[in-house]
Amino acid sequence: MTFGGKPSGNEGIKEKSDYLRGTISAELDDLSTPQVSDATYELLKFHGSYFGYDRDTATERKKAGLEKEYEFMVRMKCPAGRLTAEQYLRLDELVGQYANNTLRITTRETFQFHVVLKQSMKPLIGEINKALLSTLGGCGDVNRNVITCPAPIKDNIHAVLEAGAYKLAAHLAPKTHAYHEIWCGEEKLNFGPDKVIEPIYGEHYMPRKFKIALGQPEDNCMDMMTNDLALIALFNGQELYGYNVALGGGLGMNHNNAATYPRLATPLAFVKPEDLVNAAESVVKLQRDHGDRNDRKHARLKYVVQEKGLEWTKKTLDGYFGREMENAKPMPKFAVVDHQGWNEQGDGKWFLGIPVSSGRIIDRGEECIKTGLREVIKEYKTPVILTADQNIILADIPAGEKRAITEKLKKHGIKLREDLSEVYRNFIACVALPTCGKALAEAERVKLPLVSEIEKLMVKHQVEKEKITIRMAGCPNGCPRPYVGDIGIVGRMPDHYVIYIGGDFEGTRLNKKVFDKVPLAEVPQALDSMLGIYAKNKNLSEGFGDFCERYGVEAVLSEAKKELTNYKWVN
Ligand code: SRM
Ligand code: SF4
Repeated sequence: MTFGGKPSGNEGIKEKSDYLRGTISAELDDLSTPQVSDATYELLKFHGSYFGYDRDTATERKKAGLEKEYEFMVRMKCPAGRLTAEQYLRLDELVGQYANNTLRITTRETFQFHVVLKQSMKPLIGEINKALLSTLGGCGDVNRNVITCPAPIKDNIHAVLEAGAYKLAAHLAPKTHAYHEIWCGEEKLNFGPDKVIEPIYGEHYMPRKFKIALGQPEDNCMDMMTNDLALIALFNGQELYGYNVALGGGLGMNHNNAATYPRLATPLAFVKPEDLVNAAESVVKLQRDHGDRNDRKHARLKYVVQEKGLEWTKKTLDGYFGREMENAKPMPKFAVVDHQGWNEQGDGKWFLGIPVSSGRIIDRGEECIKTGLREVIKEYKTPVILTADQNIILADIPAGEKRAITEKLKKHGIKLREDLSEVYRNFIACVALPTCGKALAEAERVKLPLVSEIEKLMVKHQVEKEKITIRMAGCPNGCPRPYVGDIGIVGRMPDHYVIYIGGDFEGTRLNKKVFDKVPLAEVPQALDSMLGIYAKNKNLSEGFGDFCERYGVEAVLSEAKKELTNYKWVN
């Protein structure tokens, strides 16, 4: 393949890697250094791992003349977030053996392992594969974990969504044998020169990460429109009649660089049920061939769609699809269903959605989520589902076991839906420090104290029963999807944040920046004034973001400024 302009360094690394082998295996075996080369750093992403270091200790160690504490993050792929009880229990053991003893549910329905040392990489990923799970394509320039509605409801709608997610994940998984050689100890196979190793991706894979969500308008619980490709299933009752195909969502941006921006996917086409895979493959191929391979900051599908225009995109997509696709069908207004608490599955059994703060499965103080989950899953053999808001669902529970399970979880200090405020339950914070190499400020580690401050404000303004989504990120990359929340709090520099308002609970609108460089300690003050304006002027059950949209973000901001005259960040 030839590219116009000068391809980014990553393109050369991929090209020379012999389909993602590079020197990964030899470098991991070399324990004379805790580090890996730049090329291996890039290639490891395709295998589901990031190399990094502990950012808490780096400065002190540098002063003391010591090298950084190098470590790896390992991210699984877990289509539709589904795991068996046995798989969960095995992962629960593996984090103790090879990582920092916490499993971390991500905003894409899978698990991350943190603080994995070099010598643990092969054993850990090998064991994950023995549990019939994988990390292949957890990160890297390929299709990432395919997400869908996590609710284990036993009806045709949810069966269609789950099966579709598995089908897409399998079809778009990298086909190189390198993964099995490096992590599962398999021999290199000689396929001969005519074998096409990567029929969809080719040796350069994608220009950048690529993300797919499959859902229905009636339950946008995973913010479908923030994906490169949102496949929106349309049903007549329980009967699937096709999918709207929406292209070009993505959230990553840089502060102070207007050429980078968040964007929601645009519905461009409609396909019949049998064309799901062909439609997805066509979008992948469009982005494969037209995404910018010279500038990785400009390489996502959203820039192709935005800059080439909708007409060009649709026409080009039709070319890959092999015929003209129908235009997108009208859709009902998006809604979000709450999957926390006890819910009937539709087959006489129940599922329990358990809130997990920032997705961190850990025993912390009185709240022993790790032990409590392990005991319940071991005893009741419940299948496990990971949600895109970093929570966990235990499924297939007979009515007669509900009480004992609730009691057991509470005995371990685990708070359930009824114990928590709306703010707590709908607050997502990304990993950030100390493991994330991109973090400009804290997120997960400062979340709980901030939540309690905001809970007090909600009570003060008597809006504590209103639904509100707050998303907190350590940097502008957008991992907790901050730009679609009612409120987004985004790391700007150490201890300082940008505040955005006016997204919506249903994930269909981008919010707008209102304050810049707000110190963490003053974030509650900024929110206090805006929540006060909301409480005074809102319509009955109007969400905060919807209120801002109706009243005007500018109007909310100018009224808030009148009350906030003493703060440096108000100008
Ligand atoms: Fe993310 C990079 C964590 C979901 C946009 N993301 C990272 C890295 C790997 C940092 C890095 O590049 O060095 C973070 C690892 C932190 C750590 O220490 O563990 C990281 N992203 C996460 C997770 C774990 C956040 C969480 O708290 O749950 C999520 C893992 C998802 C998964 O299982 O695959 C996660 N990241 C997202 C999402 C949300 C989504 O996919 O629904 C987004 C916004 C949507 C999008 O892709 O636009 C997102 N992450 C990014 C970006 C910006 C990409 C861009 O187009 O500019 C980066 C930076 C990059 O790729 O260069 C990034
Ligand atoms: Fe790291 Fe930024 Fe993503 Fe948070 S939003 S996990 S700080 S890359």
